[in-house]
Amino acid sequence: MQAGVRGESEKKEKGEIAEDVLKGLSGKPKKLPSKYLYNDEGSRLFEEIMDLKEYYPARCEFEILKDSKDELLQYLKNDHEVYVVDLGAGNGIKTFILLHYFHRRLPLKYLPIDISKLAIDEVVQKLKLKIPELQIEGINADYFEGLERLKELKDVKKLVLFLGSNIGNFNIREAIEFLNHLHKSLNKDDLVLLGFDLKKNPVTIRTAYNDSKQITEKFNFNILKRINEELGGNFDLKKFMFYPTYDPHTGEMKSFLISKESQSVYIKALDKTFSFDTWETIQTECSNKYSLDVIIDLAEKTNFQIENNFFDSNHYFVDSLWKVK
Ligand code: AVJ
Repeated sequence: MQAGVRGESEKKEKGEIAEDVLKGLSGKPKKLPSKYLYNDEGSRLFEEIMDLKEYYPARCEFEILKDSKDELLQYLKNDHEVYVVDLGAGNGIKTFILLHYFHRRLPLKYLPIDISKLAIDEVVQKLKLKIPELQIEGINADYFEGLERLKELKDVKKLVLFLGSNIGNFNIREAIEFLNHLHKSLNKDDLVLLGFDLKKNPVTIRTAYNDSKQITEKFNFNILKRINEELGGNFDLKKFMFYPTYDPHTGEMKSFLISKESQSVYIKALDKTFSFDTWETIQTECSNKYSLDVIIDLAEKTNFQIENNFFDSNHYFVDSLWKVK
């Protein structure tokens, strides 16, 4: 058995977060990159989100993976070595469904990649107990660092998982850039399973990001808390409100933290004061919702062939299986 965690993304991140916060809060409109929502606390809160009754994407994808694991297996069963690479694995619970089914049937190795070191440590620990004979190597890295690691893997078949509509946090231009990059990191016939949240009743979507337990609110506020803690900011969280809103035309589910009064915030690590007008917004997330047309177009533009689309019974969500052409 092989199990370990490697990664150096934490140190690198320190300087990067300062730079990104400076840029994001100096811009008009103000924005903070959503990847900074996922420190240890944020990753824990996101796990709570996945258990919420309003947050349908998690349940849809469980259903999809449960129902399509055997069909997926058929694409891999003739390969002499299969690496399942899990980009943004989080707690890896969804992937367990596949690993549990695959590991007796395939020569399998699992590479979870996540920006939270704690999430990766936990996934590796949990899997050691659940499937002791599984080969696993956890990698603490962001997506782009993760892709660099993929290039090292030649001569093995890869199934890259990018689940949970993680791709939805990119706008179309960024998604294309990411998929091009992914394509370059893979070899012909490698596979990618991409989770996309589909357009649906807008109320269902908005409610998923505006839950009654206010966990999503806490999750978004955590980014200000993180700036206070890591960069010596003095954000007074009470002076902001959480506002999620869905545009059914563009399919953009945006979340904002809005300043309820005119105020200034000092950030020590940047030695800079940022001023906020009354009702000025900071965008913290944008989760794009897709139509099948856009998904097909994305695959075409980035040189992937769509092998299969796996839907949940409500057609709320799709896990789209792509092959490197
Ligand atoms: C992890 C980016 C897929 O956009 O649905 C959930 C994050 N934010 N609820 C999403 C999230 C608020 C989630 N992703």
